[in-house]
Amino acid sequence: MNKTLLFSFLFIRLLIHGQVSERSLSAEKWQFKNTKENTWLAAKVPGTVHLDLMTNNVIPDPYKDENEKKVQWVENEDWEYQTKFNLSNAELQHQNIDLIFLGLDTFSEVYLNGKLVKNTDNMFRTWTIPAKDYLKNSENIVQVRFKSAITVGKELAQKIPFTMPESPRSFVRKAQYQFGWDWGPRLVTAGIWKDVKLNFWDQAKVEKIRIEQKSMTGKQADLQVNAEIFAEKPGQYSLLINGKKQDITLKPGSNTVSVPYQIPNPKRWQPNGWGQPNLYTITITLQKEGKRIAEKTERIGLRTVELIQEKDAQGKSFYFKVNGQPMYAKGTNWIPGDSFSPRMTKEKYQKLIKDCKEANMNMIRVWGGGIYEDDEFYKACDENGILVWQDFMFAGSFYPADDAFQKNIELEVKDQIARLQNHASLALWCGNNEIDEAIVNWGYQKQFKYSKNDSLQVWKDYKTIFQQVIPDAIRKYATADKQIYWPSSPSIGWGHKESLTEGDSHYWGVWWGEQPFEIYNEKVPRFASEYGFQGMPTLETTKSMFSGKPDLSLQNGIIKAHEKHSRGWEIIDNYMKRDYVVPKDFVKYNYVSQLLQARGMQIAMEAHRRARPYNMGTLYWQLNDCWPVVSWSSIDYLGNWKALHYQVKRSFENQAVLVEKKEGMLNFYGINDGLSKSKEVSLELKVNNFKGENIRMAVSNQKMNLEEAVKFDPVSIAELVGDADKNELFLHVILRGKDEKVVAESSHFFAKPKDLKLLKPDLKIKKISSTEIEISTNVLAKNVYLIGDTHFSDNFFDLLPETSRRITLSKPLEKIEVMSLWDTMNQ
Ligand code: BMA
Repeated sequence: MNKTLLFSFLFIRLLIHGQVSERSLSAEKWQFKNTKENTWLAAKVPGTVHLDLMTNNVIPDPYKDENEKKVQWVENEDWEYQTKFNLSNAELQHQNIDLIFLGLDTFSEVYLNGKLVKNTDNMFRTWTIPAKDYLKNSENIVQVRFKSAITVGKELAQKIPFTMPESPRSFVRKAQYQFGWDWGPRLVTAGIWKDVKLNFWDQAKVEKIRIEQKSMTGKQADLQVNAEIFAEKPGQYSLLINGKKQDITLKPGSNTVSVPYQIPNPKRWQPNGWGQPNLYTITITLQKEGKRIAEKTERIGLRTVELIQEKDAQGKSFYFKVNGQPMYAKGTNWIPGDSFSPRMTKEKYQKLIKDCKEANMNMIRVWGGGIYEDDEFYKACDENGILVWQDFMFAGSFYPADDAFQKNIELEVKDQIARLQNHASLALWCGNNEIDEAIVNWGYQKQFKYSKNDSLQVWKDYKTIFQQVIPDAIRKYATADKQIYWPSSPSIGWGHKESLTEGDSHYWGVWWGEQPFEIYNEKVPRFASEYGFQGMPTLETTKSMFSGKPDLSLQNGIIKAHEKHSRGWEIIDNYMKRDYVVPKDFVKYNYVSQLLQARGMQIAMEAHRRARPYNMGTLYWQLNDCWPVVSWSSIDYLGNWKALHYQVKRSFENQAVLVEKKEGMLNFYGINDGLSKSKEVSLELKVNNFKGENIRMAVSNQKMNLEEAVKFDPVSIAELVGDADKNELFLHVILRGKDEKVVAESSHFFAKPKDLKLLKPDLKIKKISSTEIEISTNVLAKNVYLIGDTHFSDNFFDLLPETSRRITLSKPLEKIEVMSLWDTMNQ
């Protein structure tokens, strides 16, 4: 059989079977232009207008220099995209052809062969357009005209009698961070930001699959597979789940078919730190007369998640039970990985989530000012045992609630639930980021001179959306096991004492309130869903801010422009003075700014963990960046770990020994977040000087079972230090198991870093292989910093006197530079 013959044979079989087939239109040649102009330029789909303008050299790269300002005009223009494609006779013979846009940003008119077929107004929805009647057997043209979101937003804002904060941002269902944030540039873009495709189908199509876990024992998991099927031709069909067949009858139009399905000897999906995140593939096939019509595949995990809120003496608990066990949540907050999210790659998603796993996290919050993330994000979370706290995309403003807006939101929630709910990682839906807090605490009503009625309207609208429209949609569209809903993060603003006794909290007394880091020891909430401090990005990323030769100086305007918090530099400087000798040299300043950030976060993370079970979660602000910037992130835009990420890894170890300084005493805590508890441990304390000489040694006779959080007898600092100078000492704290093995260890310093009388370490690097080194020191080397364009398996660590450590490199380096805190104190 020759190739053409084979092809036609296959094609005819396909037609006879009437199977749904799909054709991507993203791969076609696309063009775009400003609607005011006549010249078409090459475009990329999925993409955004800014990226296309950059590729065509119309605008400079806004991440470089101070170019952000130069590209602001783009948001006020209207843009048009088009492509031409041919359809074959065979394709046209299908009874139905859907044109599907997985994402249009945002206000657009879609034309097919010159006919208006759709108006869109929400970046977060999927648009399915029945297209058969408009298509022809030859060249077809699809055009999408985007109106400026700013122009449309301003028109919408007119309908409200008062001014909304940051208007017109909240009127447009579009990623809110595009309007500029305290870590992000203003880049209000437009475009076909997700794939476009044609679906050909005949008798019926499977629209959605929702899989519910009904119950599970060690022997069997009972699932219910719910398939939403649209039938053009009613009658007898069969549905196969992993090959297991069930006959069904479909009526014309929409059908929901529910079929039970069992998995014998199920293996649970466990969060990171508790075991394997086991996944199962479920393939759902629709057949008519024994022939396959449509097929969908889902990857699921067998697990239960509950949010436990029970009244107790101090307030109300707030924690997650996973597979029936209380889970201490350790993690961070996620923002979009790029201001132009279509250029995020699968590899970047995978890497960032692996970095979370590596840093001992088990939860990540998708923050409400960004986007509902790409499928790859959730896939990576499923595979790495990271639970997702999913905000809906509303953040830090007031939102309208007219009928059209309500309907729009309901459909957005419906689309996103359908896309996300089967993921094992999906733990909780949260209505918004900091809107309750904004209404109560941020004083916008006064700033914009609201009348009493205006203020009442704001509350009314808030309640409509977050206490009615969204939770109603969740009940309607999500299966019973995926309905945990929390209206706003945080539930209570950080100025109110109840924010520490119930619900989740964003404690911003550090940074925004400029309180010292040590306040974290007092302000311990039930569940910390945000707290943070800024640090500079790595040197490599800082250099990437320049289109030309980098001028690494704190006075440089380009570097200054890559800090979006109005008082950012000043706040960093003030905190740095409190704890460190402030370096004049740029490289050292960059290094110390990272140490400062890591130090602040360490204090917070450890205060939270010591308070287990009062506190049951700690998610710092924020994991990542969307461009090269000075920010709260622990990983910078180019994917490099800042000092903070290494610290997170240390502070989030499942088994840890943590020290608390209180009223002249040191308290010692053994923490165990793992599943296996009662391991007998004892505590060993060594007071050493920086040369490594032992001044005092103490082994507590207390033997403890390493339960969730156990407290050892306190020891007075005066007793430990004696008449020695505390600035010359550190305490090496070791938890030992029965077998004498070290279960956990840490170092405690009696003074702030700036007061330590460090000695100059003789740091030696020995090459073990092209990707492994061994670093050794004679005296204590504080915060050893390995510099080079590679990923070091550990960095910014304290190297104890007369010890060495092996470090692996992600790629070989010719030369590795090294410094330690001593170098910043003796400049
Ligand atoms: C939190 C977040 C963000 C913000 C961050 C730092 O409140 O929700 O809105 O970027 O603070 O200011």
